[in-house]
Amino acid sequence: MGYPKDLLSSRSIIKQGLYALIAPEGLVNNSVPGFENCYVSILGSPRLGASFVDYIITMYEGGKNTRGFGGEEDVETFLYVVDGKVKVSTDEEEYELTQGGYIYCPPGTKMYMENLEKGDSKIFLYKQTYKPLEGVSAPWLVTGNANDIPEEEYDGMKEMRIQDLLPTDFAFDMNFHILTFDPGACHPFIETHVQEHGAYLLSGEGVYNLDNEWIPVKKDDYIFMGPYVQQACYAVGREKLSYVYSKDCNRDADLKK
Ligand code: UGY
Ligand code: MN
Repeated sequence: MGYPKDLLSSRSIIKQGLYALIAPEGLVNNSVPGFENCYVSILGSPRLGASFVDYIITMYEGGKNTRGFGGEEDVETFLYVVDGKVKVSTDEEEYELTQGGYIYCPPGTKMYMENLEKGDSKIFLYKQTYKPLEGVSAPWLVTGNANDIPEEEYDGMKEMRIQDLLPTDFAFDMNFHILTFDPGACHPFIETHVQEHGAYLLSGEGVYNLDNEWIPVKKDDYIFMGPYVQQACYAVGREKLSYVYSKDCNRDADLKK
């Protein structure tokens, strides 16, 4: 890098607790215990106002985490392979995940990772405190590949489609989805809802409405959407716009806090 060739500028926008756009150019490496030979950037976190933590991690050749991620009795984790090939293991099983592959580890299950690619792999990682529900069984380990999940029309629109990566079962207190928009497509309306999102843009370009500001976004951007913030987008350009995102679900709102 070195001395800049132009005036310093940034597309990132940070509105604590409300929303954030984090562009990849400004990301720095965070030294997180367990990650070796990896470039780890923490995205959404409680310091930003999110109730979860999101990470974007480039695993270099030989990159790994043998110390383990998650595994605490009340912490659930999720990993999505943006690019490359990664071995994810628990104390019981091993899984080989390629682009689009994902794994959800329930509370109490630690995940270990290893880059299998001759080169870089890129993963989007998440952790959150699990909210149990009385009378409902605990969630279970789920793994799959988004490329094998059929896209469903969103609100009857064939130009905007959704995939659910986790089961729609009350055992789960959140889900991961992928939304895909053909160029020119948009949300049916500007949403305002209590749930939070952490979204990583997988492809394309768009103009995203956050708190009623229209903001250009593109592949590799990260968006945090806090509770109630207005949100919707138009896909622009020539490629499909798609993003993977988390959404809390299946639980009532807390009175406290
Ligand atoms: O599921 C959602 O709430 C989703 N439609 N939100 C979003 O794309 N910002
Ligand atoms: Mn939403």
